[in-house]
Amino acid sequence: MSVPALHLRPAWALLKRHHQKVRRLHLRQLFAKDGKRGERLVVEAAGIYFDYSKNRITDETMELLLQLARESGLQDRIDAMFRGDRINTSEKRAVLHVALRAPRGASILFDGQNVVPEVHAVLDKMAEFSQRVRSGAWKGHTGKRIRSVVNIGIGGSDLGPVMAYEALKHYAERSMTFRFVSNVDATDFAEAVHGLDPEETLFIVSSKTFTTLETMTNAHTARDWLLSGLKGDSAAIAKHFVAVSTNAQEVAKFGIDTANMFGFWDWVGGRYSMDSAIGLSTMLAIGPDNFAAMLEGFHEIDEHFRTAPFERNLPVLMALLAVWYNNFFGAQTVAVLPYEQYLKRFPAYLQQLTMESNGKHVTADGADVNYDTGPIYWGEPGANGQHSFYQLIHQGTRLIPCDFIAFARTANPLGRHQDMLLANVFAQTEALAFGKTEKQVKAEGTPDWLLPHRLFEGNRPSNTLLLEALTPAALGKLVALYEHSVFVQGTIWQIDSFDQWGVELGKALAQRIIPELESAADPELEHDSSTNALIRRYRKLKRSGP
Ligand code: G6Q
Repeated sequence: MSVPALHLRPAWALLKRHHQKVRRLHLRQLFAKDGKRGERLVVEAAGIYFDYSKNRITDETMELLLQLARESGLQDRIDAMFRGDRINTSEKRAVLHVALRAPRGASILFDGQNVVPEVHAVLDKMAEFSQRVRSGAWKGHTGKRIRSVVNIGIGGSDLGPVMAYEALKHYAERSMTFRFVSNVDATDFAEAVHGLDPEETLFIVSSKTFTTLETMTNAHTARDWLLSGLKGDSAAIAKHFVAVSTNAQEVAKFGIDTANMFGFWDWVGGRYSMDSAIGLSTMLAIGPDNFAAMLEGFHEIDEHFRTAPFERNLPVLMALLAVWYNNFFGAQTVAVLPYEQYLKRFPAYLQQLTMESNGKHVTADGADVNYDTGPIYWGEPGANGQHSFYQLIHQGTRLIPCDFIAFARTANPLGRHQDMLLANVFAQTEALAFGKTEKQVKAEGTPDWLLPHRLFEGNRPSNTLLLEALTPAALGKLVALYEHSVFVQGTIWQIDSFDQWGVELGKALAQRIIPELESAADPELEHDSSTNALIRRYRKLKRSGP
């Protein structure tokens, strides 16, 4: 089915007109008019209670947004993704991260081949390896067991593993240390290995391509660090390095035995790979059973996304609301506010997932878009954020839709902490939606001069996602939820959510500049005057150092 350009879809014009009609409606009115709104505009699926009642929407808004989803050919696109079509058109690749969590025995075809058995073969190999390392059966070169694991990777080969390790730390093997190196800034490496014993350290070099500058630089530095700690015996590499990659040739060239390589596939995008072998550090930390539970959580949302009618489909609803604020209210950002300390890296993870996926200014066909695409995602764990940037969300001039993520149970039940934490979630969404009127502020005896400062307009929209507890399965569900929401948004905007050409230019320019910084003789510089001057100044400063 060919889908008309966004502004030619009937729902688009209807939504524009509708927005004019409802944009001034206040959540106070909407809630006053419908005493059951807070119970009605709720969807519960896969153990997630999703309350979207505190959004600036009416029933008509939702009908029109759902019409937009249909007119965007969303069902066809979902089917195409699950069918293994090459929907990443600019890279001519299929997008099959859903196959990474398909249960054993399921069938997902790519080029006529069922990929699920291969996926499980890698998972089995990871499980076997993880068990050997965790039990101490896998020994380092000098016969000692492995106590520290360092994942070397960047972007999609780092953000997921870091986030998942932090999120599931409660489930992690605490007698082992897990560290992550991504930045080419040597400080990252130096700090990651600080205090580690090379005899007990395992490096996982995680790189889909095995050519990424930062990762390969860190991997070589790691090899030097290990060998200098083990008296230069290069036979040690086999016991202290494993690779996660799709590029066996480069892995072998580095000196890692390909028997110790965990593969994945072209149809797994970097930022969609934390549940592939890229999650080896996660599995080493939490064990194969917990990893399997995480995959089940992912799969539950995949099935929900694939089969639930759009009006009860969590990723679809989340995406439509994001489009509503992005394209009709002109909101430029979305705040993600997890009230769960273990999710402290979740916003950073989501930044790549959302912005690398939907930060595009052309459609998949290469036409310039004449509407805004991916909003900026940002956030911090709740409570802390309240004492910093929430001021702007409550009383600033910008509209910032928020996702509040909360859990009923904590892994660390201490005194009254959890009730206090959750009280803050509910209080914040209430304050954002309903604010505080002049009458209320006056009734508190506020002097007139202070009134404007103490007023809360309210009408600040939010979603609340309430789950039982942050288990491995819950983490899988949350990630899958956002993955699919990103895809739905990209479908409406007709962009390729799975390529990332925007990261290429800087990489290529850096390759050209490296020799200009390293050369002994002053290089001929042919950049712009600013870049030339910066390079010269750097060369001078580094020469003048101690
Ligand atoms: C993600 C991107 C990107 C990628 C890194 C690392 O979708 O493709 O972040 O993950 O550039 O790439 P390698 O895994 O190939 O080192």
